This record gives sequence, C-alpha cells and structure tokens, in this order.
Amino acid sequence: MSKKVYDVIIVGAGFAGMYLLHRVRALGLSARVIEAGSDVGGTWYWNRYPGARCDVESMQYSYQFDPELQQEWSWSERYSPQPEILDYARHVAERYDLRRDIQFDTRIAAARFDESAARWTLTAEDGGTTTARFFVMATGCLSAPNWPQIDGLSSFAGPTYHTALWPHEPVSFKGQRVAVIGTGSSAIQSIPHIAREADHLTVFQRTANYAVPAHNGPLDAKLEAEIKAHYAEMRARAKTTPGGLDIVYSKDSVLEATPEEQEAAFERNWQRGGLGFMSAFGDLMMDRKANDIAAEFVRAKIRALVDDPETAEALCPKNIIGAKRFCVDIGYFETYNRDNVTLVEVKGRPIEAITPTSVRVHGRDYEIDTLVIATGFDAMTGALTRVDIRGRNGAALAERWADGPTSYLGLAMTDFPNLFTVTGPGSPSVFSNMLPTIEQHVDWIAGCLGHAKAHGYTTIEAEAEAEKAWWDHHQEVGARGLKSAADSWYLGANVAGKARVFLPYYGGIPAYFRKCEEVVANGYEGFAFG
Ligand code: N01
Repeated sequence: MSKKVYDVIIVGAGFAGMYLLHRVRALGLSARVIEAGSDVGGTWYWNRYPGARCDVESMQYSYQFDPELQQEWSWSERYSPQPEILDYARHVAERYDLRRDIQFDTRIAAARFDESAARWTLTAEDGGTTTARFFVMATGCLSAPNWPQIDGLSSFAGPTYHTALWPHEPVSFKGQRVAVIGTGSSAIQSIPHIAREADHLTVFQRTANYAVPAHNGPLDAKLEAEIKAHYAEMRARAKTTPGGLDIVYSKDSVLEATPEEQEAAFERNWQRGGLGFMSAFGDLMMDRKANDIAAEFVRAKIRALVDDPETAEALCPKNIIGAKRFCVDIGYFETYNRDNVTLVEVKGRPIEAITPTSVRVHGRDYEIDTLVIATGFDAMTGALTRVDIRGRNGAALAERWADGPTSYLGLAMTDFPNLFTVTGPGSPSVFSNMLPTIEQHVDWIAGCLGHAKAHGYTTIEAEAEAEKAWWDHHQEVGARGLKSAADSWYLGANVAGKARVFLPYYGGIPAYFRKCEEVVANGYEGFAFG
C-alpha cells in the first residue's frame, strides 16, 4: 500500500498549528499536524511553572477568527493563568474537531525536499516519516529551551527544573532550599510562588530587570460585556498600534514635558499596569536621555517596594528600559522583603560551578536541595535550526543561518520551496500580541496555499532579491533607536556562539501587515510559483 502524501504537514499544535489546520481544511486540502507534546497548546503546554500566566490581557490574548468562539469563551482573570489558556487551547481543539488530524508525542528531527517530486518528507526522532507537498513550521518563537553553560550542571544531585520544560506532576518546594538561576519573565513570575513555599530561596541574578505590576484580579464582568459588545472594533484598533495591543500610544516627547507631567503620565501607566508602560511618551525608545527618565521612575518604585536598600539597589536595572523584554509582575519585588529570600548578584562574577549540593559563586557554596533554571530560549531560530531542514540542492537551513537568519517577511526562505514559517525571524512576532500576529500569518499562508491550488502550482518559493531587500530593511529598522542597544534575546545575544542579528521586525504591526497585503495585491510579489 503506498503511503499517503498530504497536501500540508504542519509541525506544532500550538495556537499557530491549530488555526492553520482549521484554515487548510476549509481549502479542501489534506493536512497532518505533528506535535512533540502529548496535547495541544504549544508554549502553554510546556511552560507550566508556578505563576506562569500571559502578560497580555485575557480579552486581547485570544483568537478572533470566529466571532462565536470569541463570544462564548469567558476568562476568569484580567491576565490568564497558564492552566486556563491551556483549557482554552483544548476547547478550540474540541470545538473544531482538530485532534483527529494531529499526531502527538512525535518530535520531527529532519525534513528533506525532493525536487523531482516537489515534496517534503519529514522524519521523526522515532524514524517515522510523513510526506506532503507543503510544509509549515508552526513551532513558536520561544520553544527551544536555552540551558546555561555552567560547569557541573549535570552533576547536581537534587531535582533540576527548567521553567520551559516543567513537569506535569505537581512540584513541591516545601521544606526545600531552592536556587533560581535567571531573572527574566519566567523567573519574575515564578519566584514569588516558590518563595512562599520553600524553606529558603536564593536567586542568582546576572542582570536586574524592569517590571511593572500586573494589578491582576478577577476579570470585571462589566468590562467583559463591554468588550464583547464591541469586540471587532477593539481588535481593529489594536491592529493600528505598533505592538498590536489596544493601548493608546502617546506621541508626546518626555523631554518636552515638565517633571509633573512626566510623573503623572508614568504614574498613570504604572497604576494601569502591564506591558503598556512605555506608551506614556513617544520618544522613550529613541533617545537615551528620554529613556533614562522612564528608567529612573521605575527604579524609584523598586526602591520604595524593597525594604533593604542594598537589595533594592541590586534589583534596580541600570540598562536601557524596554530594550530587553519588559516584565509584568505580581509581587516580585516585595518577595525580597521575605526573610527566606536571598539575592546573589552574579554579574561580572559568573556562577563558577554547580556541585552535587550547591551553587558556587566566588568561592562560596550556596547549599541547595532543588535547582530551577530560568534561562529562557534559543529564541526565534532555535526551533527551526534544531531540525535538520534541507531544501533545494541539499541546502541546510542551520548552515545557511550560521551567521544569522534571513527570511522574506518571516514567512519563507529562498532555496526552501513550499516551506513556510509562522512568525519567523523578520516578522513582528514577539514585538506584538502573539495571537493576532499568528492569525495574520496563518491567514496569509492559507491564502497563498489557496492561490497555488486555484492555479495548479506545485511550488512556491521566496525570490532571493525580495528576501534580501526585506532583510536589509528589517535590519535597518532594527538598528533605529535603542532597541538594539542591549544584549537581549531579540538579537540572539543570550545564546553562546549565536550570531548577533536583529530577529523580530521592529517596524510595527501596521507597516508589516500593509506590506503583506501589498505583496498579495501585486500578485505575490517576491514569490516564484512553479
Ligand atoms: O528568559 P529570559 P525567560 N547565569 O531570556 C539569565 C517570554 N515569556 O524564560 O539577562 C546567570 O528573558 C539571564 O541573564 P541576562 C517573554 O517574551 C512570556 O524568563 O542574560 N544567569 C536572564 O535573567 C520573555 O522575554 C511570558 O544577563 C543567566 C534569564 O536567565 C521570554 O519568554 C512569560 C545565565 C533569562 O531570561 C523569555 O523569558 C514568561 C547564567 N549562565 C516568558 N544564563 C508571558 O507572559 C542566562 N541567565 C507570555
């Protein structure tokens, strides 16, 4: 019996893979989704550390492709906790009967393009193969965990947990001495929870981070009803902002405002809470002096929240505010007022080693029972380069990207025909509200597949010139202002040996969406069909 050849293979059953499956089915195409986890949900399936929740408000972090789905689902809190988002993903899988086309517990190791047949064959780690005309990597921007390179890490005798690979069984810290390495978003969310449970918590901080309070709480029923009555308008407004969030971005200059006006605008945003803090003025990411004013406002808040002046000073970030990913917290800074929490700075004096029972810094052993690694991800490219993807003439994606990726719109790459990426490098992705951005990419890819079907094309490929022009533009935009001035994962700076290249597109949602629409209106400009 000959093996089935699908029209489309989709790797990943997170929000991107699930919606794409729904869209390609509607085109009458056959599809198979292959997922490494045992269930749908992607990032919300894997990142289940204590305190994990979305930094984007619930009413904005959901699908909008189906108004009925949008109306029938209710969130319980202003910012949804991970278990509720996972329930939502499962609900979507049931509601659209997606599971029958998803193969779980299968991690793809390699993909080969057969030029003569114009097909991709994917090989899983267990040796199983799947073949299709088109292949979409819907593997997420933050899904390849980054482990720190610290001597002796594997020698630690107690349990070691990575925030991005958290066990499905409950983890108890009761009676334990716990270490957390890292102070990014995942650590900032989990540290208050771990501190409440553990005997003692030691946090190893390399770079202090800016965080603004979430002011989380039960979702206001009146607000929910109001948004639901005008959902489409809110979604449309969000698409006019750089980050795809329904937030009013001021164009005013902080440098032209009086100290009282500055204070009032920052205080308003601090009290509102969440990711929109930097919307207070228009020049905060353009000018170092302007940026310093916002940074100093947050530092003053940290000094007021933390009792011990030395700890408070250590928790005050000294770098550019907003260059690294902004954090949203629930009681993070106050956690350092607890007697059972110690902050150890490791900037300029890195962790020397992990021994079977301790973390060693500057000759001192901090004895611990449990180790929590919160060191983030090989962002944007890791999930793509960890699969051995070979396109035309055996071109290897990982080799092609050794000095940094290139891509046309974060959607497709020259020499890799019929391969699409959802929210790939060169698209706004992590600079925006991910769910609407995912929907835009999926809609674009589905439209392109529909176009190929209608015209009987068997290959689609990004043209080298179009890819280069987009990438040059993307790098030029990324270099504007202050965003590229810090060693962030946006530039690959958090992974040893990774090329330093600006990864997400910084030109904003409106410009990017417009460009994607123009490409279609101009007959898929920059793509070759065969
Ligand atoms: O990872 P990170 P994350 N020794 O890379 C430190 C998204 N997210 O998992 O800054 C000591 O931000 C490192 O220090 P430094 C969100 O987009 C979303 O927290 O490199 N420390 C840093 O402090 C976020 O940005 C939500 O000097 C070491 C930390 O580890 C992204 O995921 C929730 C070290 C890593 O921070 C990643 O966040 C959570 C070493 N050897 C996350 N190596 C939502 O709400 C690294 N570090 C949707």
